Amino acid sequence: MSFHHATLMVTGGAGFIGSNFIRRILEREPSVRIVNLDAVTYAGNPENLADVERRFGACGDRRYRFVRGDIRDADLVSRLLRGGSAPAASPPSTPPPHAIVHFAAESHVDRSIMDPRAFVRTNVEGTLTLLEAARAELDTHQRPLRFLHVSTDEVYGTLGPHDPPFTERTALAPNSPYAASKAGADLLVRAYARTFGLDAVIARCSNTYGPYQFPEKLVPLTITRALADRTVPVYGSGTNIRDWMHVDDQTDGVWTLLCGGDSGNVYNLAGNAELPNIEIVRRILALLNKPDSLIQFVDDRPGHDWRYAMDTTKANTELGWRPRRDLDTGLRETVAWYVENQSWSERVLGEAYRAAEELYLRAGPPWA
Ligand code: NAD
Ligand code: TDX
Repeated sequence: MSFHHATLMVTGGAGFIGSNFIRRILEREPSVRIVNLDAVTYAGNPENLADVERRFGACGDRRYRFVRGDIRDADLVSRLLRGGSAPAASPPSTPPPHAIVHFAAESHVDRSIMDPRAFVRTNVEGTLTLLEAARAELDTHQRPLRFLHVSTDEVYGTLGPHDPPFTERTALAPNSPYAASKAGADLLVRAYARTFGLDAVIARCSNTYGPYQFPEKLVPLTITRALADRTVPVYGSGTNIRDWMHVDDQTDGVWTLLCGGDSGNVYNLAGNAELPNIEIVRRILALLNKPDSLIQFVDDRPGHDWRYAMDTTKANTELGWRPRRDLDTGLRETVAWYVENQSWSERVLGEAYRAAEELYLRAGPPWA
């Protein structure tokens, strides 16, 4: 399937992975147009795409359009799928999208422990609204519309030290409200493919890191706090293991699945780089020439999954995708980006520090 001349509706494009995806695809694919639907929650920042707006927006080659709105707004979503713009009366301003690339989500596990409802609202109801709008397009206009759903390894639950990595056939066993809401969305996508013949593909991705990640996730939180000589909270003993994938590998994987993924299928995308949390924190501190004494062990996250690892054979053998950025290079580049872009960090840090303090540091973690 070719999407080299397509219009894409990207959801959540003002967030970390979505903004990287939009920039990379518009730079690489000169005939692709993108409509970015994003509610701009605390995690969304249109400034992440200021350069994209200049080059590809209304004053550039007009291949990029930002629409501020909620994925649960069924009227807005339907209008955008028909090529319309935000106000109902406006004439269509882009061709009707050929695909929805769905990144929008509440994405932070710790926040899901504090407020699970917000996660069900966006991740489950929001995905359902998009699926319904896609189904209506299919029924009414009989036009092909691909749905690329971005999901997570967390839907599979947790692994022990000697377990083999999750495959696409591993049963779902989510442990956090975040993971449960993503699993719910995955199952709805699957059901719409089976029941209504929607052309849908699911990408299950491992922990992603890189530029423009909101500093509440482990990697950017560690970098930004260490740069300010503040303590870095490590949950429990820091022995929990995650698989780390650079955002460029993730977005290339999503594009590969969009173009070549088998309809109705799930594909795992991972960095094949497992590391205990304490080790990634130490590597970041070393890259910044900061002392390990900044590490502050805090109470563990409730239900904290011990280990994630995914088998990516399917994406590799069927579609030729594999992660290309090794963790040392990716981390070095990411640390350098945060050092060079402290003005970006400072603008979002007000919120980030407030969130981090609220979550972990002022009175201890909320679960303590
Ligand atoms: P993020 O939190 O940085 O960005 C999410 C974006 O979605 C924000 O711009 C936000 O404004 C927008 N959004 C939230 N609710 C919305 C709503 N109701 N309507 C419209 N927009 C809304 O997230 P991210 O890290 O970029 O993750 C993107 C996707 O990838 C998510 O679906 C997440 O579950 C998945 N994922 C992330 C990782 C990771 O390590 N970051 C790993 C695996 C999977
Ligand atoms: O301050 C911290 N200290 C700490 O020890 C934070 C924020 C995290 N941690 C631990 C918890 C995890 O074991 O580090 C690990 C990584 O934590 P997060 O960055 O919060 O990511 P995680 O919970 O693993 O989930 C991430 O990967 C899967 C993303 O946030 C999800 O959106 C994605 O689906």
